[in-house]
Amino acid sequence: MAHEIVDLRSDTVTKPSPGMRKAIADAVVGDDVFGDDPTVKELESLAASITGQESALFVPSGTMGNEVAILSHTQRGDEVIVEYDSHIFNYETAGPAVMSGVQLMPIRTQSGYFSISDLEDALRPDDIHEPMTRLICLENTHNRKGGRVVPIEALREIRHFADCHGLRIHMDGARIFNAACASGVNVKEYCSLCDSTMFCLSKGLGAPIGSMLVGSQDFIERARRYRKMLGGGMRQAGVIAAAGIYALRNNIDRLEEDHRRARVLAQGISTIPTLDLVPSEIETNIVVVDLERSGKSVEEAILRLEQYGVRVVAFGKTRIRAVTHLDIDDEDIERAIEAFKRVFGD
Ligand code: TLP
Repeated sequence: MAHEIVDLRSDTVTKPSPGMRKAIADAVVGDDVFGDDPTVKELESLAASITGQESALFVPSGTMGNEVAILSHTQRGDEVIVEYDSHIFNYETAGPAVMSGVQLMPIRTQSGYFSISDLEDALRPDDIHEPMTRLICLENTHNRKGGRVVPIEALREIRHFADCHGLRIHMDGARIFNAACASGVNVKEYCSLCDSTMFCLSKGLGAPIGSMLVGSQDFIERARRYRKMLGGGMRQAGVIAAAGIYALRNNIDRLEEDHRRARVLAQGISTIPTLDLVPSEIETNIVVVDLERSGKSVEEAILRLEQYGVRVVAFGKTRIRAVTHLDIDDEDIERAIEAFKRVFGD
């Protein structure tokens, strides 16, 4: 059944399904700061086992997961290599500077991930004047690069570089299951090449709240303390952990549907001569459209599409983003394509 509003602003907008709501209602809970919530424990052990990691920590948001990871890997004055368009550099309100006291070294890339020569250029020499490079952060899939996947071979090379220079790797895998689905690489393999990985339950997997941080037992013990420091110690969190368990059990295998619908949407948009898809090839569930040649501003485009019941977000000065997710069906995609044609067609 088509929805009244086709909400393509983000895969964060999904609402819990009836099955997920039942799991929430039935959750057995306890005070998780005392270690008493069996549902949170179950979610943490499920997340660790799906990702092949020793341990996992339930955090309220992806942002907190990334920030706790940076706190756990670094000391004040360290330097962290990040991609210029990454979420950590752009959308976490300078959290690494404020909370971890680290300096970010942003590197511009075309692909969203680093080549070894990018890393060689960024790596600091052992010099008393300079900060110490400590951590490399990767984003997989890469949001601002239009949902691009980091190829496993590239990650292997980055791991080798990190090992040679005593660096750690944190992966912002907010959409790591989308990456695994698109590439056919098991999520365990991605995580095995990183010292920590954050992934979101509240994006394509459809939970209302929550993200997971996974890594070694030692790392997660440190992270648990930092989560508390940031105010992320939650009490009867089993009610939201139950949604996370439901999401991991039911909503991973269906991600290909979102990717297929994103391709259909992109195909429809590509027939409009004045619009450009960036990148032109859709790998996962994110479609970014450059409006520059259309002569329409981002604000006007958002307003006009909204008049046809289609919501998208601004994504830079000349771009908008549409994201498919489990509350979007085939009819919604047809409606969205029609709306784009009406707004941007001759
Ligand atoms: N991304 C949101 C916005 O904040 C941009 C979205 O709509 O895509 N890493 C990545 C790669 C993300 O895309 C996001 C959220 C996060 C981290 C943060 O997750 P939350 O919103 O749970 O703090």
